[in-house]
Amino acid sequence: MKSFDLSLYLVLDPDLCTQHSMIETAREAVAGGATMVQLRHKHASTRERIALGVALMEALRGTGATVVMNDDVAAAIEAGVDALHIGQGDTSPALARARIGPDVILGLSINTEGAAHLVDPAIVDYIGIGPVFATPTKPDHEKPLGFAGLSQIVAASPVPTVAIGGLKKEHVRRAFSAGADGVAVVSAICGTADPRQAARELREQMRKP
Ligand code: TZP
Ligand code: MG
Repeated sequence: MKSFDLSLYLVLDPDLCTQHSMIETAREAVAGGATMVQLRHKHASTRERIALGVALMEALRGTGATVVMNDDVAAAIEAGVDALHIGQGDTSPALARARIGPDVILGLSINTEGAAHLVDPAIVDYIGIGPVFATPTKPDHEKPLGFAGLSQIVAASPVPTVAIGGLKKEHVRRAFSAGADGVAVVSAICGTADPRQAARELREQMRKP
């Protein structure tokens, strides 16, 4: 398996990445310190996701950033991205792992402590925990966890964790204090005029004691 760094995980959503193209947003965010970039394109076809996945891999080659495909196993395989991220309603982790093989990183969304206990570290490489806060970015989200809920799930997880949901720079240090290995954001980077600066400001919070 490839190594990965969850610390600043950008989720690209075309509905919010309107100020720049998705590729430009990703390139700028990585220049500012984003370590992983997920393509979360709910309205696209597999063909479109493959094209974007390939373009993203190309744009980020040599940066060390990990490119992640959300939901679409076929697109992840065809585009040759570094990682696949699936949710509770998607294909099962075991099936996804069987299809992507041992070398592609596999992430899973988790919202409860019980589900975290069930994660098999032989199959799943990291979990995304959220939403920490209610967020308009994902209108159908589960009940917000707050930082207390986040730390309970982190403690139950056998694999590295990244927190998501309504997170802004003022929340970064609390997410890390709760034990998360990283923060995942959509609007804190995607919705800004300067994604490089936004990523930089999120990273700066991680250097503070
Ligand atoms: N999963 C849980 S919350 C969320 C996802 C994809 C959206 C997070 O978006 P934002 O804009 O960072 O609150
Ligand atoms: Mg999903």
